[in-house]
Amino acid sequence: MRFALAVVQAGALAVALTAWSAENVDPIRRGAPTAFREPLSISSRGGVLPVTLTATRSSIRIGDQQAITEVYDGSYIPPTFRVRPGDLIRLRLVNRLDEPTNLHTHGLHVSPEGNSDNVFLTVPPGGTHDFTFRIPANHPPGLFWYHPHAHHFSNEQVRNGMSGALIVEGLLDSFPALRGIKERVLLLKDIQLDSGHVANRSIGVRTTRTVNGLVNPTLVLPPGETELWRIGNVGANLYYRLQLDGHRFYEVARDGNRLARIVATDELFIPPGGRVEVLVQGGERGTHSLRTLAMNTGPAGNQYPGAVLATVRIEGPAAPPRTLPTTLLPVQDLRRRVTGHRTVVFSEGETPDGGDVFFIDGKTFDPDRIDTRVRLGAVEEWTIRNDSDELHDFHIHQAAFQLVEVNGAPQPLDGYYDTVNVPVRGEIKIIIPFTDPVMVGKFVYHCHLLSHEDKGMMATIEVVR
Ligand SMILES: [Cu+2]
Repeated sequence: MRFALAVVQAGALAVALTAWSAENVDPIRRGAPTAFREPLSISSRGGVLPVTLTATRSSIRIGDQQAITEVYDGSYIPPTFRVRPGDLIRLRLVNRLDEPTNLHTHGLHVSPEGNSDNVFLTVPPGGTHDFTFRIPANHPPGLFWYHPHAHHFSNEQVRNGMSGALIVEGLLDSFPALRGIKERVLLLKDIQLDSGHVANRSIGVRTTRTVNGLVNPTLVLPPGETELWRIGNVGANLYYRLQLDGHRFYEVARDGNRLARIVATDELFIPPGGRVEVLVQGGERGTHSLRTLAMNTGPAGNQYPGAVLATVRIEGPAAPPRTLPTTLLPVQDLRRRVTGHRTVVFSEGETPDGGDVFFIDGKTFDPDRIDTRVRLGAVEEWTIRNDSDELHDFHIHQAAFQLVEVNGAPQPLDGYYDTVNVPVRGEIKIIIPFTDPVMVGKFVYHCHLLSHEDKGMMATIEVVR
């Protein structure tokens, strides 16, 4: 019965995909622009978001290439989930891959236990699991995301396309000057294709950069119009350095954490797993490129060229410009509340057969070992040291933290992060509040370059009452 239904669904999807793909052709080859498109989105109703995600191998189209990849629901960009603080997500995960998977809600302050955001759960091939994520009533609003987190499989599955957006609504509700502005979701992913399959080359080599699965789509924006762009780095390993020709970005949130004030900047640096939410105001009429600059992650790391991600056309009747607020809402400075200190060291080595291996505190990941124990209520300053010749980025589940120092230089308190870059042979200091009872239980911290995480750069933490 279930199998028959699956075939019908797959048939319907194939039709939908064909229609969808016809427009999604590499504009360089075809000569005609691809229109920007939002991911599908589904919203909670009456406080509940019921959803099923099916992990399958499916044929998708990226630019002018067709490929078989591992995705959710047959789509390279699965639905965006939209919820409000206090809501419940009931998510059924169906695994039709031939390998284990599971699901992590990146950045959400939800329980790491039971059927919630528990990355120690594994859904075997052919298996189904029902997750329930209770979003606390005081949850920060912003852009979060979901992706598989099964050790040894995260990199491959996210590189194939298994990641989507999750929005907790309400980011700009307190600011009348910004009421009713248009919002867009921009999900950044890259894919390495070869003969109809996802290739497993070194990071960044011959990779196609996409926005919502589209190759260089065109966005149209009236001059003077203010929009909220929610930008997520939901690929597996790449860093992004975004610029929009002729425009500045006005940052309002990072990693789903609203900033205390609007920060104007010409470049957005987004490490793997990170998100930024920015206001963009339509500038001079004409055509402008949203680009990511070339990146070098260090002598032992990767180099990849820049790319145009999207084309922004400023046209149409001018909109009355909005005056942006300068301050938003206060963010608590944690520096005077620190109850303890720890140091975490990222390093690298080689296996006897010449492969790469990645360590935290000299050890590779072991789900059965507790590496760090913290008592609920603690506020800890962690020094994250990078003893290697390439970049890593630090992410901890169930929490957001204050960045206080990068290589000894004090950092302004604009807002919190959940994913932050650690310089080559350098160190950062962060303050993590282990104060929210929702985080009681066992979870992980790791490098969010998923190829590093899968090769060992992850550790366990238990928060106890
Ligand atoms: Cu790393």
